[in-house]
Amino acid sequence: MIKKILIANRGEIAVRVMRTARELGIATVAVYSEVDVHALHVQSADEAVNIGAAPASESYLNMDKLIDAAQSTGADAIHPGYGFLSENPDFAERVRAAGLIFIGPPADSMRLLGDKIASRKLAEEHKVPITRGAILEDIANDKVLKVAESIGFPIMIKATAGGGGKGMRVVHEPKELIASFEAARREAQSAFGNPTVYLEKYIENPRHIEFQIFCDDHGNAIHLGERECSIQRRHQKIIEESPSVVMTDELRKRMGAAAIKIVKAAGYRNAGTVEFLYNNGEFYFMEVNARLQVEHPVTEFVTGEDLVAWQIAIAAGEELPKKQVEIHFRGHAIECRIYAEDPANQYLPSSGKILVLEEPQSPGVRVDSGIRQGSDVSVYYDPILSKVTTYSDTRERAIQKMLSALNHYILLGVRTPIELLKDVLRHPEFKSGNLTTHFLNDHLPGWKPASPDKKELARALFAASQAAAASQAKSNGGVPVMQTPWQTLGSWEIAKESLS
Ligand code: MV4
Repeated sequence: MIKKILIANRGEIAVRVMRTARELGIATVAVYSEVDVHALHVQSADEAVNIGAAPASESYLNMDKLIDAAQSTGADAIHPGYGFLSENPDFAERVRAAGLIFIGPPADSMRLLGDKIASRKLAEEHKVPITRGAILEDIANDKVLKVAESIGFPIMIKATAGGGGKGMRVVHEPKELIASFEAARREAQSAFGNPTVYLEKYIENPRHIEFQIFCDDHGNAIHLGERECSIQRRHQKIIEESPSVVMTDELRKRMGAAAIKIVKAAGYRNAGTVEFLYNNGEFYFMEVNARLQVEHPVTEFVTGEDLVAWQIAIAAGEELPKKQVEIHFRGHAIECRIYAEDPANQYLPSSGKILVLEEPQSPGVRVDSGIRQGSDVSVYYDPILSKVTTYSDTRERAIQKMLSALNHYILLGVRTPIELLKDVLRHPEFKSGNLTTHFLNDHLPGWKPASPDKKELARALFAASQAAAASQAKSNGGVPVMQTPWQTLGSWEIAKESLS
C-alpha cells in the first residue's frame, strides 16, 4: 500500500499525478525550486518542500534533496513524472536503496533500453523488425563505403550515445559518405564524449507511431494501443492522436505484439512507450521510452483507463488492472501541446507572467495545465505550459472540437503556438491524415501568424483589457482597479504595420 507520494517534478505532469493520487486517497508531496514557490503544482499538493535554487541542477535534478524531502515528509514512494530524472537509472536505484518505492521501471531495464545498440540487438534477437544497419567503431574509411552500399542509400548516421535527433545525418550519395561519417564522429565526440556512430537505412517520410505498454511484477504485459506523433518541430512533438489513421486491427496486433516482446525481453516493469517508424505498411523499432509520456491523455481517452492509477498499482506490487482482451479502443483523441514559445521566431522560449488565462471547457475536452492566471513562466525549465486533448467518436469531430477548444483558449502574457496549431489542424493534408515527421517543413515552412485586420485587432484589445481588468479586480477583492490596457497588458504588443 502506498500512502504518500512525493512527485519529483513540476508543471502540468506534477499536477496531473497529484489528481490521481488524491482520487486514490493517497497524500501528495510537491517539491519546488525558489522560482516555483507560487506554482500550481505546489498549491495542488498536500504539502510542499523547498528543494533549492532555480537551476534544475540545484533542485529538480538534485537526487540528495529529492530523497531527503521524501524521507523527511514520510513519503513512501516517488513518482518522477517525465523529463528531469525520470529515465535516470541511478536515481531509480538510489530511491529504492533509500527504502522508497520508485514508480517506474527497474534500473537495469532502463540501462539496457537506454543503450541504443543493446536495444537494437535485443530487437533483432526477438525478431522485432529494425532498419538495416551496422555499427561503425573504428573502421577504415574504405570499409565504411562497403558497409553503406550493403545497406543501400539513402543512409542515416546516428551517434550511439545520442538521442532526440542530436548527432544525426542523412547521406543521399556515396560521394558524401566519408565527409559525413567523419563529421558525425567529431560531433558525437564533442556532444557525448563518445565518437561511436552507426549506419542505418534512412526511412524517407516516416510516421512516428508508438505503443503504450504496461508490465507488472507477475509476468503480465499488455499494450494500450498506439499514438501517432508525426507532427513535430525539431524533434519536439506538438500534436498527437490515437488511433493512427493507418492502423488496422491486424497491424495493431502485430505492432503491439512486437512492442510487448521487446519490453518483456528487457525485464521491463510499469509504464513504457515503444517507438516505431512506419512507412508504407512496414514498421521499424526505434527505442523504448522508460517513463509515462506527455501524450498519455490520448490513450486515456480512447481506452477509458487512468494510466497514473495503473502506474501506482503496479509499483505497489499489484497485478495489471486488466488483461489484453479487456482493453477496447473507442473513438478518437487528439492532443495539442501549449508551449511558451514563439513559433514565428524559431520557437524561441517566451517568458513572463500569465496575465489572462481562460481555458476551454466542454464535454470531451480535457486541459492538463501547470499554470494559473498570475503564474510566472521562467526560462529555467521545459517550456510546456499545458495540453489540450479532445475526444469524439470520429477523427473529424475530434479535430473540429480541438479547433473550437483552441479558439476558446485565451492566454495573454507569453507567446504560444496556438495559431500555428490551428493552421495545422485546418490544413487539408492534416485533415486527410497524410502525416509525416516532415509535415511542418513540407506544408507550413516559415510559418507566420496571419495578421488580424484592424477591426479584429480592436475587438481583441478591448476584450483583453476587459479580461485584464476583471482579473485585477478579482485579486483586489472584487474592487475594480482603474488602469488602462497599456499598463495591464504586459508583453502584449501590436506590430507597427497593423496600426498603419
Ligand atoms: C530515423 C529516421 C529515418 N530513418 N532513422 C529522430 C530521432 C530519433 N529517435 C530517431 N529519428 C529518426 N530516425 C531512420 N533509419 C527519421 C528520424 C526522424 C524522426 C523520427 C521520429 C520523429 C520525428 C523525426 C524527425 C526527423 C527524423
